[in-house]
Amino acid sequence: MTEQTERKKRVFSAVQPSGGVTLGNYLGALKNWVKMQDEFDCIYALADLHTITVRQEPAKMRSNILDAYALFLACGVNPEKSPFFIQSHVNTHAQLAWILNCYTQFGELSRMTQFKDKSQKHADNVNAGLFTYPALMAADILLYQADMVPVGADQRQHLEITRDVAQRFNGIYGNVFKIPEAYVPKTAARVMSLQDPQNKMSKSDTNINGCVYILDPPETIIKKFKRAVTDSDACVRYADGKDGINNLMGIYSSITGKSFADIESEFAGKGYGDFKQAVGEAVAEELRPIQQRYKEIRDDKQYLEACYKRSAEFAQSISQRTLDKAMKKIGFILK
Ligand code: ATP
Ligand code: LTN
Repeated sequence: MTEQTERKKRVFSAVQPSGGVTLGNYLGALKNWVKMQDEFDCIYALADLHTITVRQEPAKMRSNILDAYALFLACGVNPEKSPFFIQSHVNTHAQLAWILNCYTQFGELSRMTQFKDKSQKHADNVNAGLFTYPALMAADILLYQADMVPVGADQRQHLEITRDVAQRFNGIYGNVFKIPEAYVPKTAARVMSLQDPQNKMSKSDTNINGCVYILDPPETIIKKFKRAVTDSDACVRYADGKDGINNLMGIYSSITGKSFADIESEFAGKGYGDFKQAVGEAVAEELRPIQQRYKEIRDDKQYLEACYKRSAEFAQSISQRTLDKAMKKIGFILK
């Protein structure tokens, strides 16, 4: 076997530490992060630089970052296997982001649905960072020559622009960046709000019952599922127009591994009440050990610090190689 075929594929992903981690983040992205660790060469990050595109309160931002870091470890991200760092600790990200800004077109950034959504939600602060956010995300990914990027379906468009920018850059300068692929789960790639199942489950949901957080107590989780919006069909089956039930089936399937057909027969003749209870319990059970482990590690600041510092050193050295290569090709004089 040649060295090339022996090399494990590289995986990179990041999540913004901007408040509680949701069931959507967990099923759409995090579960795959954990699963991919054995088979692939994974590098993960908390995208703290991305969070300031929306105004943050300093003390809250600090605790959000440590909370998210500890929670991801509790979910099974293992920094011994997969470096897991804090984006702002590795200066190559901001540097390559500036460069990629100059290879990204105004027109393509204007088409980003996340920009359109977020600029509507934060109409008083439509800053340039919010607009150029995809260039920073592209830098995150391209610095590590990632083959695959595990994300939820809402990030596909950002992956597309990353690929376009990388191809454009390679077209001018030769093969500098690996062209990455999105890795989106088959079920629960887009977990919807429990209260408004036509919209994605999001921490910025104004109705708190719409969004389940990984750290919600089991009773709260079960209550939120009991209140989930469904329809008047009263039959557990996957079909067009049954957004609420389809969403619950996706969540249940993702957690239990059961197919939609299995779920339909399991609940044949039963009402929505039973189904909602079962989904709530399955989610609460899945999250129980994570919550326990989180309690154990959150206050161990020394351990957390050792993990993120070591990870940042590793990430710095890998990413510096790509940054240097890109800068040299452009015509910068390296120091
Ligand atoms: P916001 O709620 O403010 O839109 P977000 O949760 O989408 O933020 P991130 O925390 O950066 O933003 O998302 C992290 C990861 O979770 C991404 O890979 C994203 O695709 C995934 N994700 C987020 N929400 C969902 C969802 N409802 N269903 C599936 N995956 C999701
Ligand atoms: N924009 C992403 C978070 C993110 C990311 C990344 C995801 C920042 N950098 C690099 C994958 C790869 C989001 O989920 N909102």
